[in-house]
Amino acid sequence: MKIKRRDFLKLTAAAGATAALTGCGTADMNALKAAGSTKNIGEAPGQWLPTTCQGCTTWCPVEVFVQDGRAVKVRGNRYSKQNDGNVCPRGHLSLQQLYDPDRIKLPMKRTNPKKGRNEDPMFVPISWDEALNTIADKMMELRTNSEPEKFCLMRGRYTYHRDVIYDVLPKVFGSPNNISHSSTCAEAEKFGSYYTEGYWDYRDYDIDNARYILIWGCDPVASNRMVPAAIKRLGNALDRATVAAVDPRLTTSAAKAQEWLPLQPGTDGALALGIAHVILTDGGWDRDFVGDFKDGFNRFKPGAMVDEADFVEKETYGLVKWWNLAVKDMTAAKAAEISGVPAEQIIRVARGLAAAAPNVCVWMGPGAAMHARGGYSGMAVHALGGLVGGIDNVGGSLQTAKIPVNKLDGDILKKHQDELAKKHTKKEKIDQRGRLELPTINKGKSGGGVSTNNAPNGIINKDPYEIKMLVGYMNNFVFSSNGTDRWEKALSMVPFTVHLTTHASEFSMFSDILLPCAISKYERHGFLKTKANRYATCTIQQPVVQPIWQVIEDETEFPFLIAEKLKERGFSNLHDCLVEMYADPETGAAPKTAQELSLNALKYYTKPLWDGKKDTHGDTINGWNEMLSRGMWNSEPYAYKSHWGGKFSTETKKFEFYSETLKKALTAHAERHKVDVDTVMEKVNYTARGEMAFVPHHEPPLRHGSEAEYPLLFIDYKSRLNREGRSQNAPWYYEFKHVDPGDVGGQDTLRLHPTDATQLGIKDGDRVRITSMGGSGEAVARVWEGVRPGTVSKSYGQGHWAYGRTAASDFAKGTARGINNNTIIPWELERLSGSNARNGGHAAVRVEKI
Ligand SMILES: Nc1nc2c(c(=O)[nH]1)N[C@H]1C(S)=C(S)[C@@H](COP(=O)(O)OP(=O)(O)OC[C@H]3O[C@@H](n4cnc5c(=O)[nH]c(N)nc54)[C@H](O)[C@@H]3O)O[C@H]1N2
Ligand SMILES: Nc1nc2c(c(=O)[nH]1)N[C@H]1C(S)=C(S)[C@@H](COP(=O)(O)OP(=O)(O)OC[C@H]3O[C@@H](n4cnc5c(=O)[nH]c(N)nc54)[C@H](O)[C@@H]3O)O[C@H]1N2
Ligand code: SF4
Ligand SMILES: [Mo]
Repeated sequence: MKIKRRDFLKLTAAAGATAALTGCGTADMNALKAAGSTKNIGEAPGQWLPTTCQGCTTWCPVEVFVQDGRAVKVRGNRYSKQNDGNVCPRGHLSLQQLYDPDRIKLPMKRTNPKKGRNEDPMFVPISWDEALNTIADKMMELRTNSEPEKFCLMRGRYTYHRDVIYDVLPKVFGSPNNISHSSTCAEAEKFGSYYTEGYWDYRDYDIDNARYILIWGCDPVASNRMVPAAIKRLGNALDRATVAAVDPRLTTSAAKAQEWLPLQPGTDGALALGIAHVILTDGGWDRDFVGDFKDGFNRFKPGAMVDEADFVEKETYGLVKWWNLAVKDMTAAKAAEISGVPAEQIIRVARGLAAAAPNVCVWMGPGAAMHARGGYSGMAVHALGGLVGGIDNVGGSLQTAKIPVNKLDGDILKKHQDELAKKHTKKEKIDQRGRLELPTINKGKSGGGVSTNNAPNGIINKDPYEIKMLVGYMNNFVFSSNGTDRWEKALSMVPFTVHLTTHASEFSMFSDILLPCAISKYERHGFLKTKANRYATCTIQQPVVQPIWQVIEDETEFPFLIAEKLKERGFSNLHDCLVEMYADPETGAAPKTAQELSLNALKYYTKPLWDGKKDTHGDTINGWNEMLSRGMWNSEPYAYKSHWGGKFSTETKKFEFYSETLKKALTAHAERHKVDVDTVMEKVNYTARGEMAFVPHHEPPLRHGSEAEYPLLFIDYKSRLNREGRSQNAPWYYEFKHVDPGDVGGQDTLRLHPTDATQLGIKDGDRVRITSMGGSGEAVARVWEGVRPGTVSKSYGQGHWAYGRTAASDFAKGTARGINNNTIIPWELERLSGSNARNGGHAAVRVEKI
């Protein structure tokens, strides 16, 4: 039975129903019926069961109300100090993902050997045995030919059970290629906080105690990483604090804020420096954090060099160097000229920040940094927090309290690596990280990060070698990374691809085997580490309903099942490693089944939180059963100023305005390639030379397309309803889309400013064509004042040409519903961090009425 794309959804439903583990066996695609419930919603008594939502990286501890075996409602976990028992609108939307009739219900294999966007894969259902045997045979072939590096694992969204599939599996097998999605996400943002504060992570924000909240390149009540907390707290904050938002579009937060600074995309560095200039020339910096001139006399005068010897710093390093190199000439007037934000507003905001010091949150999001040249603007924005003392301080940006969970046991892993694995895991990775033109300097190490969107280049050019086998889980890079055509080409070239997925997504359409997976939040085990409101939390995922379909847990069960098959074929190392590493931490018994391994892994990692052996500096949890029934652990509140007093993880142990940490990293990278730092700067497409490379500064934004041909700049953002790229087959996504400012339901809309619309002869509601150097597509024009003139904005999420009947306009034909922003945004990287550049306006477009 070959299934054409035309019949895919219908027939997988039929096949799935007969193959269902539980369920009533109907073939009518009614997943709710298939859940086996006999009563209507509300008729049966129910109970609240704890798990974790992963609709976004807030990773909320939640409880699901389950009646008669059916999940019907979601709320925040009652114990949680992170989301205070609340969820955002998307917490509920996930029910439509769980009961989506278009889920993959049983293993399938491709029968059309040709791969391409327009090739119908002609999937046929197969047994689990056939699927796993085929995969194991392909893996054994690579080992027999002594080329295990040609195996590549790609990870998208994950839980911390990722160790099993992402570390143990490839490393024991012998491949260096575990490619995560992190650099499609926000590595350039982490770059900003790392090369100033020494913190390679997202920050927590102390909303309750802030007197000024400067939101920069994100929209905390709609997205970012502490959404329910922001929804609950920002209203009160507005009574107490000034809220300002720096974003080319009127975000949900900007609409509530006292100030909206609609800057020209990609000019964040200049704007941040302009604000710094005012703070410094006014004498408005925070003395406790930054220090002062020896005689108290302010020598920061526009354009004037300052003698370093005159200033004594406290918790910071390099203020005067920074001033002399990058700030002294960036007056408010100059910053206004570059950024398009009026000088009066720059001055007003800078004075407001200084007046509120040190209780200032500079809330930096990807919009400040995920630009082609955004590494330094991320540093510049974060440096503002430093100037006003809002770092690691009351009402400011915070690091995290410790979450004392167990780590992967590296010794056990190494013990099970044979010679082939040891040798081949040292080979260069397929994303080419660490090459001269791609420093990817995560935490100071050349090639220490990932460059997800460079992997297709490695695959296409077979450089450093060919990838013969690809396993992707919970990822959809052909949709989620800009320059989608490059991924289409790369994936068409890989001879054998496996996708561990819940839906027939775009990535699935290039795959040879689809393995149906348990859906995050409802059907699987895992754990997450999060933080908000000064509390760090560890929250677990566990099945709250019986899976309807033949699913496995991607991160744990898949490696175990494959390990068994490899063992049958004479390679037992993976199996031996897994059963040793994930023995039951209480009884020491080795896992005998994939399910046992999954549970043991959860038990192993979280054990220090519930075994009572050590003070966790947080909630007391009495034993494993209580961990499962509570579902989460909260830390004590984060101690302010934990890193003051010379405890920042930078080279100087201080908050660096002149980054010795970056200087060391860039120098080491340059030396590795036997060049100087200026050459590195040139290769990575930055304009800074000399010492400028070590301080936050302004870089002219990069632009793909001439102003004549592509006069407007394209602004991408996340919808309030995006559960990353996974919620677009839910009908509610379209029904409620009007919750995004300026948007309407049911359409893929492009927002244009009235001045631009008039000039282009476009009226509200017209169909328009958007064209960039990367691609082209259609949308509905909405004429709206909430975008900066000269820019157009469209939310990311729509444009699926696969995924299901709701997400795609015609799943059978592979026609998209709307247009994927990643087709419009041309392929581009921020090379210092290896990131995908999706913000900063490098995507120039023209818009025409159709
Ligand atoms: N609703 C929702 N929330 C989410 C997610 C989701 O899918 N949906 N996903 C989660 C994930 S994975 C992540 S990584 C986080 C982070 O995700 P967000 O914090 O939402 O970041 P982005 O989606 O990148 O949004 C970038 C913002 O920058 C603005 N912008 C674009 N160009 C520029 C520029 O040049 N300068 C400035 N200053 N701003 C610019 C855009 O208008 C937009 O508001 O959100 C998490 N939260
Ligand atoms: N233009 C634009 N592009 C973006 C963004 C943006 O704001 N704008 N955001 C970026 C960010 S911050 C991120 S983090 C990335 C995320 O990008 P990815 O890591 O690629 O994740 P998703 O796009 O959410 O796709 C996950 C895929 O996993 C499968 N899947 C869905 N649910 C499950 C599940 O529960 N289990 C398993 N095993 N599989 C599942 C489906 O095939 C789905 O397509 O996208 C990035 N791409
Ligand atoms: S989608 Fe994000 S903010 Fe909303 S409930 Fe889920 S994890 Fe929390
Ligand atoms: Mo992300």
